[in-house]
Amino acid sequence: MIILSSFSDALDRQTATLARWLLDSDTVFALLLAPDGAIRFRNLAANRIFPHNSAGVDEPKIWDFLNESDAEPFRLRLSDPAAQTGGPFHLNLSEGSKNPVTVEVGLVGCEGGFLLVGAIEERNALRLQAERQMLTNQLAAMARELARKEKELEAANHVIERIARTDLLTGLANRRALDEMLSREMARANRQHQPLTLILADIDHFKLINDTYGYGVGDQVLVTLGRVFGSQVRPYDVAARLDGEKFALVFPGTACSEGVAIAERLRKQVGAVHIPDGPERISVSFGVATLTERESGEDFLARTDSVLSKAKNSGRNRVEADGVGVLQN
Ligand code: GH3
Ligand code: MG
Repeated sequence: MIILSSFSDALDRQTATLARWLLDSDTVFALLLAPDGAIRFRNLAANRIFPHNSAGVDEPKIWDFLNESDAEPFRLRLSDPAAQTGGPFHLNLSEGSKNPVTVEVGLVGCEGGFLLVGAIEERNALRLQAERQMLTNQLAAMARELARKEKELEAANHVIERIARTDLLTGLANRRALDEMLSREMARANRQHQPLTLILADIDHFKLINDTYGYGVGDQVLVTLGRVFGSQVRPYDVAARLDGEKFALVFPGTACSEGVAIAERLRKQVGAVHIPDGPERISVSFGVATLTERESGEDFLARTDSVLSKAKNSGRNRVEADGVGVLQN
């Protein structure tokens, strides 16, 4: 018995505490409704959701705040003793309300009327969540698009890089690519004490070819010889077109005698080239040199060029090597 009464006391105290909390709640609304639906009392949250004057009457009725479709069923609910209490169920507030939302409510019969307690469904929160999700998806799509563009840009940069290092007429490396490769290979050759051989090739009497057959045929000669020189290099060698009708071929790990053999092979291949509507015979002069210790790239090129001049001065269509003259004709 003592236990029961202290339980009932505790319950009373708890109910009083709950009632006080409900009175001041800003999140859970509570309304005291008369049987005819008139709002007799509002707590703090209800004041916000069912404001005094929004219905334009002194004592608005609860259905003044409801969607038309909800008003009549709710009126019936209040008048039907069997359905008077219960919940939770949903009510949709009318469009004019400050918060056009759905509320989840419970209805309790009490002395002289009803207590309607509820909370706003977090539709805004759901909407925000949906918007956040949409934004996240958009950001993810943008990130994917950015990654795709970056890849495209990277590919375009590679193309630009390649073009910047390519002689556009022959497709061989250009002077810039040659300089870069030569300084890299010279450093490696010095480090590893490996030979590095350079061949310079210059078309004989090219001006005459241009003058006689036209610039177009001259170009065709350059393209064809570019193909011949390009076909003779391994992946780690380089064939480049320098200015005009001069070509350079770099052979890492290759001794001077091997370079001479390569140049000789090239000389013969050029001799067999036939250009439609072009000269009967094309010839090229070659200068071959192997890198000496502590030689700069510029000096190496200049020395090889002077070997090439020797080949020119000695009658053309021949291979000259640094220190070793190899007479051809
Ligand atoms: P050598 O035997 O002494 O090398 O004489 P060459 O006539 O070959 O040399 P020269 O330096 O007198 O003439 C080179 C010519 O190459 C002159 C120039 O008009 C021509 N040339 C330079 N670049 C190009 C090009 O891209 N296309 C064509 N068709 N001709 C070019
Ligand atoms: Mg020439």
